[in-house]
Amino acid sequence: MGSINIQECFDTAMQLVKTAGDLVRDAIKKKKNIETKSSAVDLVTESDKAVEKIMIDGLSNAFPDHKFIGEESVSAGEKCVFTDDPTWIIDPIDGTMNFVHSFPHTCISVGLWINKDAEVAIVYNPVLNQMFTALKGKGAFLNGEKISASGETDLSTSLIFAEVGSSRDPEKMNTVITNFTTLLPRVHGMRAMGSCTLNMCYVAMGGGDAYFEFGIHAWDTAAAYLVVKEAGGIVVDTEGGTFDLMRRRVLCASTQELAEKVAKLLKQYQPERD
Ligand code: LIP
Repeated sequence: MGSINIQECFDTAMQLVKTAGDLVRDAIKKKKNIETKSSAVDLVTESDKAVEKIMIDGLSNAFPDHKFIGEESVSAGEKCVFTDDPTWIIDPIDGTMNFVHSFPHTCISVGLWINKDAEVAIVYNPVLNQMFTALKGKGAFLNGEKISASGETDLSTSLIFAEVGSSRDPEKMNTVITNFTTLLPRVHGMRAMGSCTLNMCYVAMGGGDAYFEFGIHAWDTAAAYLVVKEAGGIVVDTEGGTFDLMRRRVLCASTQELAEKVAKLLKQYQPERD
């Protein structure tokens, strides 16, 4: 594999994301063809599949030796193989449930990881025209303007994002409810807006102070991980240790101090790894 031009990777992915964004912006207003995946509330539409095809066809044309992990390809039976090779990790529509209901909080998420480290991130909500971008070491941006995490350290004045997720496994649901019950009396407010990727990007832009979820996948966090880090935020495991992209648990926060305070209070849950 030759040397990698990161700017060329970013520019190529950006063009494709804009094309895919046009498709999503148009499709969200229309009737969707919906199928279910791991549960009756884990949904996929023809638009998820179409966006993933645009991204993988375009990127593999430009970078034939790069690897891919795509939500819908994995759901269709492909193995989720994460190596040191340049790997594009794609969630064609994060917040599919929102998309299905025309709730305009949904995005395309594309991350490039090389040697198991995040290098390029593009997260695009075409409905609200929010384009989050990051390159390793170069900061995080929303529509071209630099963004920063809030710097909040105090739990009692924090706005926390959490999600209910798409599993109806009783142990998982109990974990979700327990964590809401524990945190709610201790914080300013809690929100569950239905997109892991956008929750993380909102922490990155200082629109909230922390977010945690159990049961997300690598494609939900791969791009937003870099956006949060480049915005000066923290991404860790829900217990507070090193974040593991394949472990399906995430806690991100504006500061290390706040991350530790949240981690200490969370009831833990371990889904099957990606
Ligand atoms: C969604 C996540 C969300 C989670 C949902 C689902 P999808 O991703 O962003 O945080 O609660 O269950 O996993 O399936 O819309 O790409």
